[in-house]
Amino acid sequence: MKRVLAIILGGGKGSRLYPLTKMRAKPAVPLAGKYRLIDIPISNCINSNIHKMYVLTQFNSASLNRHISQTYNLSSPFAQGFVEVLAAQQTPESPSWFEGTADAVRKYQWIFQEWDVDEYLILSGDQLYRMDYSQFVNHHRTTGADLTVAALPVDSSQAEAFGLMRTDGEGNIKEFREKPTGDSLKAMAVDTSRFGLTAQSAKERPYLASMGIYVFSRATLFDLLNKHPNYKDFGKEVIPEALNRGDVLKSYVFDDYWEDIGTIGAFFESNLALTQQPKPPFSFYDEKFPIYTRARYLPPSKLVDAQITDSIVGEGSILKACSIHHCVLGVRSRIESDVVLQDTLVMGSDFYESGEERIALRSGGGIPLGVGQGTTVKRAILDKNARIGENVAIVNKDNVEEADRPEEGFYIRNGIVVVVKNATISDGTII
Ligand code: ADQ
Repeated sequence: MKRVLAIILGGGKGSRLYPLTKMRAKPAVPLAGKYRLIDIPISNCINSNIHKMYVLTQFNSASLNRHISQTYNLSSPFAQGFVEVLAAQQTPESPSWFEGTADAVRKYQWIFQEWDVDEYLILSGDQLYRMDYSQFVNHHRTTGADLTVAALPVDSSQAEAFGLMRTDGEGNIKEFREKPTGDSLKAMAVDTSRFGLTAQSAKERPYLASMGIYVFSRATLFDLLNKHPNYKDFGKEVIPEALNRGDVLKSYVFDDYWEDIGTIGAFFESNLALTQQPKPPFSFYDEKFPIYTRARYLPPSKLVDAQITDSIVGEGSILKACSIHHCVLGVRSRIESDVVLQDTLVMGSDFYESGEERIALRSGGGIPLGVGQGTTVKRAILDKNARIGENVAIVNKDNVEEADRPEEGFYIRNGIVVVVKNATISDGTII
């Protein structure tokens, strides 16, 4: 795997995770109480012995750089490993942002070409799954492919959201269509029992969806990008053209948990699904294939008189006499008495406030970090360092699907109230 370079696509201009991306680059969005989105592909790479990684983002954020530089030191003298962030920048030759996935890779190809590697592994930064990429790359090598696309068997209701491939029984891609609908979707059905699914599963999931994860042989990648300087996107343009011109395209079927968590709705549900009993769809409890993140020296959490069911609580939290059901609480969460939290994602805080600071804040008319006494929150995301006052109700009382209230510190996406990072919600507010 020393001859593989990973390129992680960290998000376009209009991030579907807004407002979580209001003050940070998408790869830095917190996940599962203590991780960040970028930890998933980076951990998968490390566990697959791939140690050279670039992360492409639309803009650099302090939290992303801090997280990566403090977490991933892969530069032992013989491994030559690194994780580096490359942000879109204006240069005289390229005066624009990244205009799509292929465009992002093209704009930094001069850096990628400097490495003497055979394959480029292109990954997305907003997916939750565990994959041994070395098996994926070996499949690419042994089948003699120019380009291999990771493929997930899906049913017809899911299929519309993806690039789909029609393959023969050996996994050779014969046709690739980006998000087809109607009859052109139906025409993409394949016999997925050829790829290890039982007859019943194959009937239910007859489509092979692109996971947006690719292995490109070196020459193929740069040749395609440079012969077609106007192609902006892998799924829409580059892959269909590779097929068209006769390159060898293979699928690599992956039939395990995999979730695109690039929208507020999917992100919210995937986080809460981690609390599922007895077996969550994705588990962070896997010592053979761990997910890494920044080591923080936080004390264990203190539960004073809390009633907690089906929830995850991050380190360094203090929970008073509150009631918490089906929630994920991030590091340094602070929940006061008589608080009810349900189906809620609390990202926690970047710092502590001492008891004295909290009293001083209150007496000056301010609101301390965390969730104040007597507050109820249901189906919401409270981003980092939120200050929620006393006797607040965040319950989406008018059942709104979408709303933008930046001046009041929140947005509503897919019916989920998202309180933005560092926001203050005054005592008695009802949302
Ligand atoms: P989409 O998810 O719709 O489909 P896209 O929005 O291009 O594709 O995002 C792919 C990944 O690249 C995401 O992680 C995104 O954040 C990142 N990205 C997008 N634009 C970027 C840019 N300009 N700079 C840096 N990163 C950027 C794709 C494929 C489908 C496939 C699905 C699987 O096109 O064929 O089925 O992924 O989720």
